[in-house]
Amino acid sequence: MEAQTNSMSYSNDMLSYEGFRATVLADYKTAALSREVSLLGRREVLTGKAKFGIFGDGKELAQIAMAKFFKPGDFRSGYYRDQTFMFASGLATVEQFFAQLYADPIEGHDPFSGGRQMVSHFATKFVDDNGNWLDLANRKNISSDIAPTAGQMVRALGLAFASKCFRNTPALQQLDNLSHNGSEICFCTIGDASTSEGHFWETINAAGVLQVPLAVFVYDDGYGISVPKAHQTTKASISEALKGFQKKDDTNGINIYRVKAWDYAGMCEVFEDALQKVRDTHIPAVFHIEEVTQPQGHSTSGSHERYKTAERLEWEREWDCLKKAKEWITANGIATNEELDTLSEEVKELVKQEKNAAWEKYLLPIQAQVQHATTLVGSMMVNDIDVYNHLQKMANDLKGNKEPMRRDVLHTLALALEAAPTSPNYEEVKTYYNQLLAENKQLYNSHLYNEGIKSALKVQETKPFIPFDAPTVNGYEVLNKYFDELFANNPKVFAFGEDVGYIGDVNQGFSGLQEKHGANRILDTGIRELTIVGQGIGMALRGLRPITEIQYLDYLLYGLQPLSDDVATTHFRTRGLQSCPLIIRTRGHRLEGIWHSGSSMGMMINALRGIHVCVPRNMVQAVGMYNTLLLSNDPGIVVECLNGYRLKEKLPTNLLEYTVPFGVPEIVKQGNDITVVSYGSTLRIVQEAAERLSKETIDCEIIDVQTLLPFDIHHLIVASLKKTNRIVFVDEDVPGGATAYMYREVMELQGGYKWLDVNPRTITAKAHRPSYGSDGDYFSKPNAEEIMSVIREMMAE
Ligand SMILES: Cc1ncc(C[n+]2csc(CCOP(=O)(O)OP(=O)(O)O)c2C)c(N)n1
Repeated sequence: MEAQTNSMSYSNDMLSYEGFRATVLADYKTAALSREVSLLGRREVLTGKAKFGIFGDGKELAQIAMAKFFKPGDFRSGYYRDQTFMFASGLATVEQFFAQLYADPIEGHDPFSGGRQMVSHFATKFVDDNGNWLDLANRKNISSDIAPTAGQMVRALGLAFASKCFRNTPALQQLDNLSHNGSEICFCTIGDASTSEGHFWETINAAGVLQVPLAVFVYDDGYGISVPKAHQTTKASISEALKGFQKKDDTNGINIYRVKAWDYAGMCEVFEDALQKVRDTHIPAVFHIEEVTQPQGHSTSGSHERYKTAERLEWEREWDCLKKAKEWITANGIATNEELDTLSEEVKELVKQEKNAAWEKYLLPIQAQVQHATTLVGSMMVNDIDVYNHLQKMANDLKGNKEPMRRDVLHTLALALEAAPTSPNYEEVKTYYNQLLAENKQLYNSHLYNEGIKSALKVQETKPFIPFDAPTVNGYEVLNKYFDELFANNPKVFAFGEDVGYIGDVNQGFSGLQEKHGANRILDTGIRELTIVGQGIGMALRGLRPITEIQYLDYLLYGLQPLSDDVATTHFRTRGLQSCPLIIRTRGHRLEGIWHSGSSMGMMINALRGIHVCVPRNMVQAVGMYNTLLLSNDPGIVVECLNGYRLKEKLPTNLLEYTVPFGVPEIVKQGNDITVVSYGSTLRIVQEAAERLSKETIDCEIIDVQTLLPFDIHHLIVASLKKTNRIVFVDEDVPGGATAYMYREVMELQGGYKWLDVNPRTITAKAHRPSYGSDGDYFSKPNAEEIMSVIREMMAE
């Protein structure tokens, strides 16, 4: 490794030799500290104080070099190897790192996830406690890490794309808390093996097309756990495989760089120039960081001796970046071996102290619980000596537990309550037990959605105003008029997706609006649902309000992974540090054939807890749902009725103001004989069936649930059931899909079973997808005759 002192121009301090020397030694110290964290972290897992460890050893120098050019306003979308980057950027302390390793749930201890994520899954705060976006343009920002490999890629695209939106939208220039003219880079890190995922390729292609300030760093340590890159990557080299994406003077594309993980000076030099270019020009870059080692192997789950050859292990020892840094520093006379060893000793001590501090802080509140619980249990009065001895043993066992957990305290209290139900102290113990249960609920089960004023459930209802002489228009025209007003009114709103821009979406909701509001705000995208979702995620995290279109509900599957793994968990996994108010607009339910009539609502409500799932029966309701979502910080998906765009609706006059309350069903027809619960397109079939049944004097009450997540929060359905004593759930999902979910909500959570006179029923589509054509629809999805026949049976029962 050659001395490249001329490459050190990134800091004014570096201009003097003393400044240069101080920087090099500070960097070495950070690298050594981070390495010590990895070594001690692994030991904590192996000795049983933590469950699982995954660390960044071998990647220290690269991350120190990267962190030098990570500026306030920038974002990182990375993965679990980046502890050194976090330390070097001043965004994590060693104590916080260990707090996360111990899964410490107490506020502030693990400031990345509140003890909810495995170690090395970082985040910084994006929103304040009232849900307002912080001055992200002046902070270094870490979007919350997720474990699914390459999952960070699609979000990274959106974080970078947001810079483009800020730069190209004059009305956003005043939001200088969120951006300084779009000069923010998204740093994205990924392991070499994870580039095998489609997420990587779709992101790189989209970035090359969109020209966004995305900097992707691929750490190439040659393996994905045990599988070598020969089995992962064409030509066993990601930079070779990417060559066709290389930007040329007259094309779009990306710039590709190759650096070595042990070459501190070389990396600093390349990163400095290349990242400035990304910032200025928005041309994306990929940095292939080669010759990375992994001294401790992949994670605490196994040892790399199982799959690396003796030669490889020897090579890794020789090319360890810390060893090479030391050689370079001494060879260039910057410091002696002894000086560096002293530094290493200092950081060893420091890491030990911070680790111990984290452990003590983690243990302290549990010890207080142990103390209180053992006192309570030990002093429970009972007549039976055996029971008494049993209680004393329980208390002593808990007291003797050196590494007690919250569950151990509850377990002991529960056992004591079971053993001594007649003790006079029973109620006191029970009260403490319940108090701890409530505390732990807050620690472990909260924040799935926003809980403060930015919760969608807190949005006040405003009814649509439809004067008697309101014009009757096609459903799509309701949306078109609404979106026109919305885009004129709110500069943070963007809409994009396949065919959304130039033609204004396949059903004309945005027809004519790109021309009016600009191609920077209403955009076409490639056919790439996964990164369409990612594009929206990144924008939403940065305080914009994307309406992200998935052309047909059937194709949501392509974008489901980031919705489920990332969006649905953002608020929960950061314990409210970050919100992702992404709006997915899509259209579904019955139309034609196997792939244009999907209504996979059961799949969605199971995969998307953490996202509101809205199923409007018409476009007027859909508009109210968009308004509710835009007033909140919660993410939501709105499934418009694919067969509803040309149905006639009355146009409200207060399009931008009215809201639909979430979790509040609407009784669309009053009746006394049977409650029929449905939503979306099927509702119209139900209405037809009810109309015809009324001639047989069967009086149906029809309820539109409006939102599946949340579901009937005020229990209006059971109130209807109390009146009718019969209930049927109808939709066009598979048997046991969303109808089973609604059934459980009403029977179990609302206690509906108490009010039944006859067996409750569900009517659904068939298990297979519909054949093409109207007959395919009729014989596959619920039809009016089928609904009538089930209701007649129920009335006769
Ligand atoms: C979608 C998904 N598949 C599998 C895994 C299990 N897994 C975790 S890390 C890993 C290997 C990743 O290797 P690489 O991308 O090279 O990163 P490294 O860990 O070597 O830094 C695998 C297969 C996962 N987390 N997510």
